Amino acid sequence: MHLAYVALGANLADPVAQVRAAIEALTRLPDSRVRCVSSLYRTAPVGIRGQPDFINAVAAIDTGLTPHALLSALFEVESQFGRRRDFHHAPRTLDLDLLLYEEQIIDSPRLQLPHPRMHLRAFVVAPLLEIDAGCRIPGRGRAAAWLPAVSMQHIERITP
Ligand code: PH2
Ligand code: MG
Ligand code: MG
Repeated sequence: MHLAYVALGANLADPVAQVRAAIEALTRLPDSRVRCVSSLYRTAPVGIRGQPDFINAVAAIDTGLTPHALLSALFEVESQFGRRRDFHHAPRTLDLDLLLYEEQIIDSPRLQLPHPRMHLRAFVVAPLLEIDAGCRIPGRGRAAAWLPAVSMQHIERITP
């Protein structure tokens, strides 16, 4: 089994319910087991304007799938949730981004690992640190070292 981290995000159609249902869907991924999931966070949109706030979370998954097979399985879940790719950064019912897969570095057109912008996003770094305080991002050092760089991005943990 290999340890992978997946970011969940939604900002349409009851995003809290979408993210909760997506966590359920991740438990049904083939040859995989959800190890743990962060709290849900309400987050202001980053890099886009005029969209509703997002709900974000990060899950740690033990998987026997390869990185590309895991990515395909995540796309499959997104489409089950009615994800449409109308335009880049279109509002979405569900976005599942593969952040990390062990220490692997991959730079292919379809998949970049680590996720190239993860360290610049509070909505990824904070939930990631909640479930793995010592997490390291290959090529970028400790995830915790990026917190100051993203401290102006508004995020709020949703208490259960
Ligand atoms: N996803 C993006 C772009 N901006 N902002 C927040 N707060 N949360 C997201 O999940 C998000 C974003 C592209 O996928
Ligand atoms: Mg994304
Ligand atoms: Mg995505």
